[in-house]
Amino acid sequence: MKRTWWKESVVYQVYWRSFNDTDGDGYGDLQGVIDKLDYLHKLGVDVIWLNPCYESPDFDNGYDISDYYKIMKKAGDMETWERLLNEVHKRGMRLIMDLVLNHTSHQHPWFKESASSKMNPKRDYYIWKDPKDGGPPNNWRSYFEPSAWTFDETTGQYYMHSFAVEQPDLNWENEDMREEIYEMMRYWLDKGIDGFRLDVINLLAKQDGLPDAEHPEGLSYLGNNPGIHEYLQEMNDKVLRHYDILTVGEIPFVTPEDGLLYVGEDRNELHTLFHFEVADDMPSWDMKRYKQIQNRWYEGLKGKGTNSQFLNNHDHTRQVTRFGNDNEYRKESAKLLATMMHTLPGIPYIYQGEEIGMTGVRFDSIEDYQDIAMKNKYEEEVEKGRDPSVVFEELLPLSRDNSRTPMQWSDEDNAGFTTGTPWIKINPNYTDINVEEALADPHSVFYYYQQLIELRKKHPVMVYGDYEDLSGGDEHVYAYTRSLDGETWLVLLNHADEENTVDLNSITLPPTEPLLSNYSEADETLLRPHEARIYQL
Ligand code: ISL
Repeated sequence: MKRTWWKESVVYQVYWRSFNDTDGDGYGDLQGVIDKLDYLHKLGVDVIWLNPCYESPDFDNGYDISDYYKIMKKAGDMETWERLLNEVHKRGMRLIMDLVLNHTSHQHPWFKESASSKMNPKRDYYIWKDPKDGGPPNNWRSYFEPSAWTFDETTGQYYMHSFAVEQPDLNWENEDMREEIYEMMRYWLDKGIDGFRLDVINLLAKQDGLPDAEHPEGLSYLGNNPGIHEYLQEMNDKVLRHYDILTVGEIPFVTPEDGLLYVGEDRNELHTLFHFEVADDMPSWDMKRYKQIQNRWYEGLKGKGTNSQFLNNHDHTRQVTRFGNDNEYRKESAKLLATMMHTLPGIPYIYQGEEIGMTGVRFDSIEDYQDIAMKNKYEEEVEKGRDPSVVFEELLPLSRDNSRTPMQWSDEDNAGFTTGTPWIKINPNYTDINVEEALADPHSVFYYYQQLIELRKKHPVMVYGDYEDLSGGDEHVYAYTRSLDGETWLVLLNHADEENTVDLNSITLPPTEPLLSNYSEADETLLRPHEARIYQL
């Protein structure tokens, strides 16, 4: 496969509303991102993924866009956004924008027109259906609601929403709508951005005939339907291929074989993808399962397409809490997970705060949570008459707010995030876990990430090397090699609270010290709890 800048990049996700607040309104903002670019440059990241900052009524934290051409007031204004892009480029970094094309806000002018009358020229920009047997057109749930359909009294029809009522799905069968989307994408690309993260991009094509789902919990949320690849090849032909950019598709519910159809270098669709076999489908850490998933995806894409590696983001609990040990081995565990993300095949993504080992949070009351997904589910379950405290406990681990608490810059009030009242509570452990502390500690998680990123810049084997899993069956130890042009690296990871001997018989440890390890001395015979080592063989 050809070598490209985006394959060699490390991406840092900025969830701006929780990153850095400079106007005291309790929300982070774009000026706040500008003020921290030197910090990101020091870390060594190449690309910044900015979560949606377009005009939005903010029911789903910006994933309900009401004007693709304006910046949300909470975030700032277009002048500030332009300065952000310029400052990112001045530091040799790149900026990709998060773009939501499956749905808009119900306050988007297109939807207001579409909903106004069956005869409106924009009626068909959205998915409207007559009632069936006096109710919704089918039995689909949406991701955030009991039904994927909402009845509109004005025109006597239902409209479809894969997510919240406030997020009507666009009708990608409508060519005029597609052309307006492509024009908008060119607008942002012509401003000089370096690509897009495309939200639930595999949902654009809906199942033919919108049939009932086999089981009552059937999700509208089923992607990879006929037509999706035609849309993406048209988008690529009319927009994407004309720019030197990175496009990463968020593609839930996809197998490696289907994933390749989106990112195969001969497919002319997208460059890479986030699949969710781990994030959505592996509730707790299972090293054997994780290795199977990694091995399958490596075999599925090898030589033809590029994977992306992540273990957390704004939708999923922080990795050191969910998959590591955020207590007695927090730093070792954070560094082990980072080693895995940065040495497995694929582009590594760092979710803000991960680089200082920030942990998930557990608030005491539903009132402390803002996530529409969690609040809707809580209301739905309590309305069934279930005990609210039981429902709350059930939903806690799933709340997306667990990873959305503000960035912890220092041990000052509000972790140095805001001088106002933060939009969501700050993790109380900010007094111990914060950037200031990390920069002052030469052995911090931050400097370990910095070393991993430096290694990537110096050693193409991390990016382009063949991968072989040497520890298949072991339930705690993950050992694999990366090889390129005669250079071979060995990565050893003990993902357990106990010491483990890796089956070193099949692996000859080199006499040299590891290139990088999260323990100071390498023991010849065993791996300490959450120990990670990278050897150059
Ligand atoms: O939240 C999830 C499961 O815990 C994810 O599967 C998520 O709902 C799904 O991947 C879609 O996420 C994207 O689209 C949503 C938005 O709420 C998420 O923040 C965004 O990442 C609707 O736009």
